[in-house]
Amino acid sequence: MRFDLITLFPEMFAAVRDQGVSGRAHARGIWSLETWNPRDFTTDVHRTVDDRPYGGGPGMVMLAEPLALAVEAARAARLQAGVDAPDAPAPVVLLSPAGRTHDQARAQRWAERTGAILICGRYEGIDQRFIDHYVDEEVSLGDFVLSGGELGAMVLVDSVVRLLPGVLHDAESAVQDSFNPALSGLLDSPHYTRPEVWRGDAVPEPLLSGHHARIAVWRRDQSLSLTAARRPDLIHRARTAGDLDARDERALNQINRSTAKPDAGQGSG
Ligand code: 9D3
Repeated sequence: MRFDLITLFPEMFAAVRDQGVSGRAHARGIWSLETWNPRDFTTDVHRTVDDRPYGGGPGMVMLAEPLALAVEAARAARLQAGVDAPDAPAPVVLLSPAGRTHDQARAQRWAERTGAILICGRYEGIDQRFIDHYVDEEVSLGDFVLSGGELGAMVLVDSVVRLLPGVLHDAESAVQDSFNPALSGLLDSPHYTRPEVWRGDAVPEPLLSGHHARIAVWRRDQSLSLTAARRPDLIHRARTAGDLDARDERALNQINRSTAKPDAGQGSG
């Protein structure tokens, strides 16, 4: 898998390329990352990459031409490297608050492809004609404002690369295993390590019991109650996907009874 990043700040990508799980996988050749700076595709003495918006308004707009030349260079290099079949070029994806929000299901689909050319915007925006001519898809990270597309692109790349075969250790992979009863799209249960008592707080007793079945039930119940409290939407999704069994439903009923507020309906008083 290969990602080609069109960016005015190529140095930022050292974070995902060289550090942690994604950095280790990059060093092992499982994926690669190339950067293309639109400034290197300018022809004027000032190496101009932006200009004032037609119609007025605040901020600057990225010029279409340096972006277009950078995309063409990335496409040619990918073809030259044999990453994509000539009849199946990589998609050109713009990181943008106007895109569809990235999530785990989308990361899994990306992990089955050969990568992408990712466009990172800066300033107030990008000339729409570049987007119309080159961009296949826009991807957002969520409803908050970033200063540019680079951090979004790194989040996307990290979320995809960690799903590639051989990237995670066995121990890391276990938590991704769809057969692992501790997950099914729910929030994870709390984790504890030594010491057994820290500043007067003990580790929950079931985790010290050595009874694997009891530990699994405790973790599942913690997972269900945390998810019910913080992300009830994920309970609904797991139920719809058929990932909650009869014992889970009994545990959820128990959780609901112990956390339910008195109802505000027509009471006697
Ligand atoms: C605050 C400026 N906005 C107009 C009032 C427009 C705007 C321009 C450029 C907003 C954000 C950006 C830069 N953001 C991204 O490039 C970006 C992003 C984001 O801001 N939020 C969530 N996901 C993403 S992906 C790329």
